Amino acid sequence: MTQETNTLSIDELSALVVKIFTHAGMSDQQAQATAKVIVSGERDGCKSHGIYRIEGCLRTIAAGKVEPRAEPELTDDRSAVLRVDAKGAFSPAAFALGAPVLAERARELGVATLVINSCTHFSALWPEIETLTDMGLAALAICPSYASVAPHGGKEPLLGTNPLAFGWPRPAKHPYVFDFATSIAARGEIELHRRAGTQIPEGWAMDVNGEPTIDPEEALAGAMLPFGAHKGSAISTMIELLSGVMIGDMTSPEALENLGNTTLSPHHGELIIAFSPEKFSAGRPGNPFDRAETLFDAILGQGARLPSQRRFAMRDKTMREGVTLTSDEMQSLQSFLS
Ligand code: NDP
Ligand code: PYC
Repeated sequence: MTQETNTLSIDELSALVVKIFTHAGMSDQQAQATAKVIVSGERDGCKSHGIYRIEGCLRTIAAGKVEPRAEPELTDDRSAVLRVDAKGAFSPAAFALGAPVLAERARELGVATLVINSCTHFSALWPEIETLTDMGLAALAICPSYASVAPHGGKEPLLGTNPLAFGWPRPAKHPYVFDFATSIAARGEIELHRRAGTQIPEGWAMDVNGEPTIDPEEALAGAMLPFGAHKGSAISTMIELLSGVMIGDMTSPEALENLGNTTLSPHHGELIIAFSPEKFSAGRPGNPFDRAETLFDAILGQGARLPSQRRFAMRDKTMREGVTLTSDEMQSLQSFLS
């Protein structure tokens, strides 16, 4: 049976999500920043990190596992390592505080890093990457999650779904951006299959006995698989080392132990690196932005598409036409205000 749908403009959806978060006790700073990444996900057709995440955020607030009113604090010793203490709040407000200083430092030094410590993290990373590419910088962002992925050759959850995102600025065009989990699929995708009552594809996960499964419930209780076998497993381990161990924050197994279950958003850190292409290429032949376009043209010339092309096309559509939600989704949003 087809459900009735409702169409909301991006501004209407943003106002509703901010209202929900404020109603749940978040400060205006936290509500605005957190709503922005969720609405961006819905706007760009990234359902696994769109409005479906609101319920998890509210559960995390109700469980006392996130600080809804904390004010992030920036520490800057004028080096290439900037640090924002999120003080237990969701990550977006901490990133918003650090991003302009990160950009300024990367332009000055060629490369600069932003360490976010003590944040609660549920979001996609491409909104942060786009903030930096919009400022003319190349950027890379990584973070752990909570133990849910078996290392290649293992059967127990240990690594997180550990996202890796990268962006390259393209003058007068949408940037080149990719952003993916280092598990074969994001955990949010499996959760969406569970809610829809559909099976997951073969090769995504194992059940608690280490046997392959296509049942989302069994997959969520068991272990997910890294993408690209040993290669994804090693990249995911690197993410644990750089954005967990190196920055003095929790790794995915530690985050799960701290959280106590897999139904809430985990507490850990994040590492963002910004690069100035002009600084790195200074004195070398060719303009880096022109040379990048030659590469993108060659990719497109083979009939391949660039990552984020689908997302930008969806954004163009929803910015014009609004976001269409099912009546179940609308009812669920309204229920958060009662
Ligand atoms: P997807 O597999 O959906 O997409 C990964 C990337 O690949 C996107 O940039 C996508 O672009 C691109 N892509 C997809 N198909 C093609 C294609 N045929 N050709 C070229 N590029 C393509 O991502 P995941 O499900 O792995 O991750 C989804 C989100 O989950 C990410 O945003 C990630 O940050 C988030 N996440 C967050 C975690 C956290 O702890 N905070 C943990 C894990 C994931 P396009 O969008 O245009 O299709
Ligand atoms: O979808 O894997 C995921 C995820 C984990 C934390 C936030 N998103």
